[in-house]
Amino acid sequence: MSSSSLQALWPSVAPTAPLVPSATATAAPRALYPPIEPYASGFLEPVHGDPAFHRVYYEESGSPLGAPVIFQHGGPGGGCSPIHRQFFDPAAYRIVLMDQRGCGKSTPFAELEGNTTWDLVADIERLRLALGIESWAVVFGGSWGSTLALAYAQAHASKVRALVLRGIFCLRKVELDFFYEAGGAHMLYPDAWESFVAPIPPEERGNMTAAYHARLTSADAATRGAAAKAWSVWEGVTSKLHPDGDFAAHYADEAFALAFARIENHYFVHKGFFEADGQLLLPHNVAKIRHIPAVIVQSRYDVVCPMATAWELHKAWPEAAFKLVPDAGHSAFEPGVQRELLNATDSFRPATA
Ligand code: STX
Repeated sequence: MSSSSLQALWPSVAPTAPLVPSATATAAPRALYPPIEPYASGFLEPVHGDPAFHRVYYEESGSPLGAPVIFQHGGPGGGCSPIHRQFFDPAAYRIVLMDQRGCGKSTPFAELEGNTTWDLVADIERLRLALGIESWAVVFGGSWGSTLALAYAQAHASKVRALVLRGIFCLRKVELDFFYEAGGAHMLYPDAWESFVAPIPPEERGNMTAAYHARLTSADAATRGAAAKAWSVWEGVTSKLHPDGDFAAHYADEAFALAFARIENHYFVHKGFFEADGQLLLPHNVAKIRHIPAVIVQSRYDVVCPMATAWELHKAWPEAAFKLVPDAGHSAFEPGVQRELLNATDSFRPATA
């Protein structure tokens, strides 16, 4: 069925909202850029007075004289991987990856004290200044990375020349309830949900985030570890439209799971450290960034960060290109999503000789 005949059946979404805004289901997939190694790396040293003594790892790859792009990973607590460099043309971009507080190569590992959204926003600014970068050519973030990119851009709009945002997440109660409480995702993945609730006794399942918080911050390392694995695997097995064992296995890795689960849960217990639910979507906050060229990439079948949030952002920010991928889930590495992300970063790259 063509999209115009679908439109006839579904007039409520026409004409401003075609059901399939881009013909992505039939477009060819795109390979990532080739693997590359960093040409520099280092740590942001602790801020004066930080009792937790956070050191934030960063690395640079691509072209030292290229357009500076900063990649923000998901979670929070997910950390960067070498493959994340491959979303950017290394001939055009100076590619900056940063492990947010407490994860990846940043230390202390899985530390929650002094670990808030606004600490991370401040870290991005410190990193920009440390690297002598006047403004970022692109701020790129998926999932929680989109949350942080939006928070950073709304706080420091003059330092952001373009945004690429994927799998939009604004940490609203409705989003957290959908995925981490029995609010929707459990209906799609009842099998995986059984494993997610297994560490929590039935009488505590009415507030899974609180119940997990107690275990993830337990004094007993085995309790922390078991809870971390169950929390993390729930997100791993629901992240792709087509099951991918190797991808999901990463989430079961003990060290990865501990930082990912503890930090995510800490941010969710604290409602993302926002003053208001849905703060990033409020018209007066979106207004701070509406002049910035942007691409929003969202999958129809994203269960972790369902499309409703991207749709809200699209309506509040009609100037941003909205690329709906009709045949993918949450991951950045599903064919349609990967292609749209590469097309987006290419669209913002400077010409190279
Ligand atoms: N959490 C979703 C998120 O940001 C709300 C996320 N899920 N998996 C990841 O991030 C990694 C790919 C970074 C592990």
